[in-house]
Amino acid sequence: MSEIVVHGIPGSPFMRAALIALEEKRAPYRVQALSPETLRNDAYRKLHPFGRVPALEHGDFKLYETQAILRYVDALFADPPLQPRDVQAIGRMNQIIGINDWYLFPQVARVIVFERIVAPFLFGKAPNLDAIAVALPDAERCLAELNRLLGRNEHLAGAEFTLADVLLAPQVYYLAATPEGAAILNGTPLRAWLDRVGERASLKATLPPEGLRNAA
Ligand SMILES: N[C@@H](CCC(=O)N[C@@H](CS)C(=O)NCC(=O)O)C(=O)O
Repeated sequence: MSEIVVHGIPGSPFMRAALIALEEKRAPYRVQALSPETLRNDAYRKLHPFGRVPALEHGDFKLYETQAILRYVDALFADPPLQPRDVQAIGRMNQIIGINDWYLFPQVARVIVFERIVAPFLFGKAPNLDAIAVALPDAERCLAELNRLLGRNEHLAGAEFTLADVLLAPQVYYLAATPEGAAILNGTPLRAWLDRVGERASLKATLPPEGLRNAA
């Protein structure tokens, strides 16, 4: 089989999701580490016209958008399956993936995690507390809804570990490391879920680089 290459910025939660899926499948892969400045280069835009990470190469085949990458990896390697067979669990998994891509990342993580962890660590900037305050109601709404959907289930879409857990765990990991996220998550089912999934070998193998982990 052709080599699988994942292009991305080490520590990026979307990139980590792609790596978690590959680790779950015990698939061989190589990481091509990028720096933030290279994302808008002409060369990288050939892989990802929108200048985001991750991007995947598998031989001649190129793919971007994390949920497409996760579904591709799941289709490429049979075991263990990362999508449920139960139709309602499939619906729930897809719903949670949508919540991440439309609300949790753009409205919450992109502000609170960026201001609290990425900006200080990568750019040496103090957090913009006004921006964080604006994002706080969205953070409360997103995490309350994820808590409601998780309920008493073991995993986000039900009993099984699915692509919803793969995509959400890296995002909630960083949120939990901010004072605002930690306060909202404290004592909730989602906090316990994060601890549970954090025990998986795939999550341990893909922890962010030490500097970012300490910043978090
Ligand atoms: N919809 C994209 C979002 C990817 C994304 O926003 N990645 C962030 C890193 S976690 C990124 O590339 N940020 C760089 C930037 O915005 O300049 C996906 O699912 O892959």
